[in-house]
Amino acid sequence: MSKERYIQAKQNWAEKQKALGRTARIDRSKDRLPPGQKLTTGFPVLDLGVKPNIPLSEWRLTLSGLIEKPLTLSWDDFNALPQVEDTSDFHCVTTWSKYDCQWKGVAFTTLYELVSPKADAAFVYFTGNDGYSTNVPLEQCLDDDVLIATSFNGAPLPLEHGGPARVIIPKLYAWKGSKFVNGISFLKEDKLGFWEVRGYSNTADPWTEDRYA
Ligand SMILES: Nc1nc2c(c(=O)[nH]1)N[C@H]1C(S)=C(S)[C@@H](COP(=O)(O)O)O[C@H]1N2
Ligand SMILES: [Mo]
Repeated sequence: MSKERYIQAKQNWAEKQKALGRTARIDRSKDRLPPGQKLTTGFPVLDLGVKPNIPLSEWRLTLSGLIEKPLTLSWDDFNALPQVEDTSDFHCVTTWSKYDCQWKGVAFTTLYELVSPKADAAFVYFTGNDGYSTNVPLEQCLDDDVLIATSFNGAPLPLEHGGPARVIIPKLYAWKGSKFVNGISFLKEDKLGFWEVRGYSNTADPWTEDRYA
């Protein structure tokens, strides 16, 4: 993970914020539906049959692995961090897509700054309170639209959609974003998550229909 890549990500963020309300919306509307996807106006729920209802007083997010400052955040700690909003499209590998999801929460880059990953950290392994896990290259987590969302369309994120907090990585199929997130671990080697060990693609790019490995 190079310093340059991190700085570039922050710069992209600034440029995107500047462009919001000007051209960003229009740019995104071109060729918006990835191949093989159907647009839905509802919001289907996909989970492992478990919706872990953790009281906010007991909620924790633990950041661990190859970082200078290992950290466990309480709900209050987490919500005291700078908040960002981002509107993005959501693509599920089971072929539905949902446009214009309004997420609000903490940017991944904010957590990155807080824990100072070591130079050899190259992969991120996310876990959820339902026993879920998924893995993403660190570099892809630094894009300006990656966040840990606690709000959806102006209201607290409902439990069925991963509340109180879930990971959103719009450019990948949605299984790469853990609902009910409780752990973020920084690793040197890649480690496959729940669906990745069960035949789903490790790279999960909706634009190339990169669904199954
Ligand atoms: N913790 C957890 N995160 C998860 C899942 C899950 O079962 N558990 N399912 C994934 C899949 S396959 C998709 S498509 C999205 C679904 O999010 P939704 O239920 O809000 O539509 O969450 C992803 N994150
Ligand atoms: Mo999915």
